[in-house]
Amino acid sequence: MATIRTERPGSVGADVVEQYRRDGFVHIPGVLGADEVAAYRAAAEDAYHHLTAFNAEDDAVFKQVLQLWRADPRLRPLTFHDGLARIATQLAGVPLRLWHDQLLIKKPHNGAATEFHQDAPYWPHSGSRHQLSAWIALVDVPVERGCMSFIPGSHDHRDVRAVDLHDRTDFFSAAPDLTYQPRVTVPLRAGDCTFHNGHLAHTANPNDTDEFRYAFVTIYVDAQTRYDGRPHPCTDGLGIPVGAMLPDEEFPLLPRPAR
Ligand SMILES: O=C(O)CCC(=O)C(=O)O
Repeated sequence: MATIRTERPGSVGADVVEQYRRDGFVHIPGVLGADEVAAYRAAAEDAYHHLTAFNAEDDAVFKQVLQLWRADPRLRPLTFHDGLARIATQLAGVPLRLWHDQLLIKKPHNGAATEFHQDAPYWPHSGSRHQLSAWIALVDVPVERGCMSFIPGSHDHRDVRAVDLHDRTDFFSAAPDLTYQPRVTVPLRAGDCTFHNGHLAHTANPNDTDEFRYAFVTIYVDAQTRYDGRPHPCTDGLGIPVGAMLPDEEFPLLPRPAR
């Protein structure tokens, strides 16, 4: 797979957009500089110790902390990173808003992969023309530390159910025709990111190293996305009417308008 370099912060070439739309993912190296990586990693380490996980404490796969843009002023600028949001908009081809952000932290020797799944089936969205995630490495993430693998082109599968992330076989029971499709594994340096389509099949290896794996994920959705009424931790309790657009205060438009 070709390594993509950004032409300037917040912009990629037409070839990158074409690659993303064909494969459903793209690797963009060096979106964060060393100083930014160090600052965001330190904040992520604190979040690991001090913030409550959304998932169960004993979940071996990872610790998942949601909505850092609200919980941690040090991580908020990463969620709102202008260059990332502009690249995301170029890739998606439609105006975007934040769906949510998250830290996904795999402990050393966690012994558990994040099993194959697509993201979009978990989300209570209707009418969304595009959903995509920026998965940002805050440490070096070689294969052994839990980098991701993707099934290129699998984002054409739009009707696969939500699966059990702990079950190695569940996704392929739901989408058996993808079982023998080639997979592309993408190790990342700290400060690199991948963008992946919300319907792309992907997995992440277990962390077999002595270091934590810190990944920060910003998830963008079509700004015109409507709420379909299903439960989700990011919409529960907000009183959003079924069929209404996601409200700007809770799901800000990105990139942020210039002040
Ligand atoms: O980092 C992981 O373990 C999985 C990430 C993932 O599935 C995602 O960002 O959509």
